[in-house]
Amino acid sequence: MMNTDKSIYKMTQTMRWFGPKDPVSLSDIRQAGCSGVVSALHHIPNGVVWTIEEITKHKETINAAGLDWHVVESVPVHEAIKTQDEGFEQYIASYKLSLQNLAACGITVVTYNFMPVLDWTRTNLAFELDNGARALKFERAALVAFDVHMLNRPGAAADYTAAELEAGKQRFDQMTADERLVLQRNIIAGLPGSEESFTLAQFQQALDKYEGIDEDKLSANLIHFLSEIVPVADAVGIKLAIHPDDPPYAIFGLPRVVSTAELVQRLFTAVPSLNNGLCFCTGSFGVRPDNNLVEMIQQFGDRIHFLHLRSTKRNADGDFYEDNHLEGDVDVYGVVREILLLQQRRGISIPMRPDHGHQMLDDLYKKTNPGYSAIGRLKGLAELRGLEFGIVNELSRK
Ligand code: DNO
Repeated sequence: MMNTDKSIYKMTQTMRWFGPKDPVSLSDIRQAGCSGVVSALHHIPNGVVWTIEEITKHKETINAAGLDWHVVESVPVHEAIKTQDEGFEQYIASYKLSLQNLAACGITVVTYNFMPVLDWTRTNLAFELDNGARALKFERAALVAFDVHMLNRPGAAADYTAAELEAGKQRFDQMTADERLVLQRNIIAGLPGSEESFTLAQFQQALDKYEGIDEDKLSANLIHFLSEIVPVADAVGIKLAIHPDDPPYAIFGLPRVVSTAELVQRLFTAVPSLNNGLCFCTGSFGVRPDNNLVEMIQQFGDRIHFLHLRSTKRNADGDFYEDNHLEGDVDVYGVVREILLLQQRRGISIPMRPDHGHQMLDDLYKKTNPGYSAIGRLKGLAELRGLEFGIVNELSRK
C-alpha cells in the first residue's frame, strides 16, 4: 500500500549545482526528481561580500528552471579568519554582510567549513571499481608519497609511522612522472567547490601560516568566528551548517576541529544558539569507525540543518573509497530512519542531497566535475529515495 499520510515529513531532495558553467544543467536536476538545488556564487572571490544583486541574479536563474534555492553551499571562510591573520576582522564583517544579504533573498541555510588550507581531499579521482564505474578514493600511501617525497614538507616524516613511510616511499617509486603530476593535481589543484588552488610552493606557504596553530588554537579561532556570526544569523533567521572535515583527521600537519562528536560538541557548548548547526555529512564523519552516526544524529538532532548522504568503504591502511550510496561502512538505513524520526519530532523536512556519485555509463565519456556527475548522483538519489519511501511507509503504519 502506498504511503498517503501527508503528515509524515520527508527529506527535501536537492542536488548541488555549480552555476551556469556546471555540465549538469538545472533541467537535469529537475528531471532527477529534485525540488531545489544547493548552490553558491562561485565567481565571487573568497572574502568579497555577496551583494543582493548577485544573489538575486543567481536565484532568478534557478527559479526560472522551476527549482528552489534555500541552501547555500558554501560561503567560504577566508584563511585569515582561520589563522586570525592581519585583516581578519574585516573578513568577518564581510561574512556578516553576506549572511544578511542572503537572508534578504530568502536563503535559510548557509553551509561552510573550517578546514585549514584544503577543503575536501582525495588522492584518486578515477578509482576503477569492479563493475567499470569510477569512484573517488583517498589512499594513505599516496598522501605520504606526496607529502614526504614531492612537497618535501619540513617535519613531515614525524607525522607518519615507519610502516606508512615505507609504503609511501614504495608508492612514490612506482609512480611515473605523469602519475605524480596527476596526484599533485588531485590533492592541491582544488576539487569541485573548494575555492583554492595551489602550486607546490604556494601550498607550502599556505601551510606555513599555520605555524603555532594547534587544535586548541584553531578551535578557539572558530569559536571566535561563531561568536561573531551566530548573533547575525539569529537576527536575520539563517541556520548555519558547518561541514565536517573530510577526511576527519589532521593532514599535512594541519589541525582539524570538526571531525568527531566531541569536537563538534565543543562548538555548540561555546555558542549555544540552535542556528549554530551542522551539515551532517555521513561520508565525512563515516570514515572514522569511532563516529557512531546514529548516536550523533540523536545528540545533535536539533542542530542538523542540512544532510549530505553517502557512504565510504575503508581498509586497515587508512584508505577509503566512495561506495554505492546504500553500501560501505555507513549504516545508511539506520541514518535515514533516525533522520525521519528526527523530522517527525521537529515537524520539519530537512534538505538533503545525495553526496557525490560514481562516474558511470555515458558520464565516463564526458567532462564531469569529480564526484558531481549526473548519472551517479541520480542513482544515489533514487536509492535513497526508495529507502526513505520504505521507512516512511513503515512509520506511517505504526
Ligand atoms: C565536497 C563538499 C565540500 C563542502 C564544503 C562545505 O564534496 O561536501 O566541499 O561543500 O566543505 O563548505
